[in-house]
Amino acid sequence: MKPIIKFNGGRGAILCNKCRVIIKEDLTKEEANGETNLLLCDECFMKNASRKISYLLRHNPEDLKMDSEGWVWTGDLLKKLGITMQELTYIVETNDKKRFAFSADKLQIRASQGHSEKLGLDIKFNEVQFPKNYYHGTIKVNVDSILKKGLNTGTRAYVHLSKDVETATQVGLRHGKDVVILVIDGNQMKRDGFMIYESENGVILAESVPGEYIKIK
Ligand code: HQG
Repeated sequence: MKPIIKFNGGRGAILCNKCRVIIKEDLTKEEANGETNLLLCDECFMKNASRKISYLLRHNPEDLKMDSEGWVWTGDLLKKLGITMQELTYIVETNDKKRFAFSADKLQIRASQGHSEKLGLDIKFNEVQFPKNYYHGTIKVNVDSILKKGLNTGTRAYVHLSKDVETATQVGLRHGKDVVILVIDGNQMKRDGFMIYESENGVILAESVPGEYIKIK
């Protein structure tokens, strides 16, 4: 990525590479050309970093030292991302879905859910004691297969379910416009011996959901 510089009447402005908002303006040509590191506005910088953190902590593509509960040394992550502790703390605290959690001493950090199965982690999620109906947002093209074969984990360690229709709708919309909401009978699953967990950030997790517990809403 290179800085985007726009000149107007001899004065330069630097625009965000993603959203094109002005990051800095009223610069001389020399000043503008000297700003080689100004690529993203604060908001896009934070969003970008947050996406990278999700990727690193959920799938560990860069082989960060990770324990069996998914914890990574905060210092290792900072080094990998080239951001400060202050920036990381801001990202963790303001994340819309509380996707990341620090250990109490903040020396370690992990993703709250969404990990790859291939990492073989053993995170002790809280078991839901009184499960109810849960929701899963998907797109129309998947529905027949889901009703037949059940919800599978794909490359993730768990099937992800939502506690409310609104959240499930947002999850479904990530895949396409024709969202279908499925209702999962968590109570019956529990009675039949299936384990249902809840991550710290309120996502419902199951190892699998057979088709017999799923209905179209
Ligand atoms: C579908 C986001 C055909 C399933 C969200 C989904 C969530 C099947 C897709 C979290 C199937 C997998 C997870 C079957 C499942 N036949 N299709 N038998 N079984 N599917 O992205 O649940 O923003 O891996 O319906 O908020 O959409 O990243 O799972 O459409 O909590 O924090 O296969 O990701 O969180 O897609 O989303 P995904 P998901 P973040």
